[in-house]
Amino acid sequence: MAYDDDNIFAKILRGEIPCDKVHETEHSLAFRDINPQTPVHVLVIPKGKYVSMDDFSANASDAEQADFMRAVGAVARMEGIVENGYRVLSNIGRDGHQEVPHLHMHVFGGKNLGRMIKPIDK
Ligand code: DGP
Repeated sequence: MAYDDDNIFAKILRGEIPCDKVHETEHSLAFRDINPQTPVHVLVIPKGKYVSMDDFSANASDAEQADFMRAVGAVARMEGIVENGYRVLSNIGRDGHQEVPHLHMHVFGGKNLGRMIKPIDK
């Protein structure tokens, strides 16, 4: 899938719409989800134009990938959720129900999150 410059996170990165910023590094930006599912719900995105984890893992530089993973860890520490635990999750593509076509990692925490996913209907 080609990158869509009009996606909402591209607009946040360009400063065209605001975000509640939590953390910023050379290659990554973290901000609060507009529709939080848990007491802590932060999105971490690369600044580069990557559609998904598939695109990012194949095409981003080592520096971008390292920066992104470090940013995810830093956000969890900054939000105070390391001791009790938390969840990181990235929805990818149609089956993953990805709504915004710019790679983002959800960081969920601040409560007991329960089991990871519901058992599938076979
Ligand atoms: P998904 O692509 O399904 O992994 O989820 C996209 C998430 O992005 C969803 O939890 C809501 C969030 N979101 C959508 N639009 C905005 C926005 O304009 N600002 C912020 N902060 N979050 C947004």
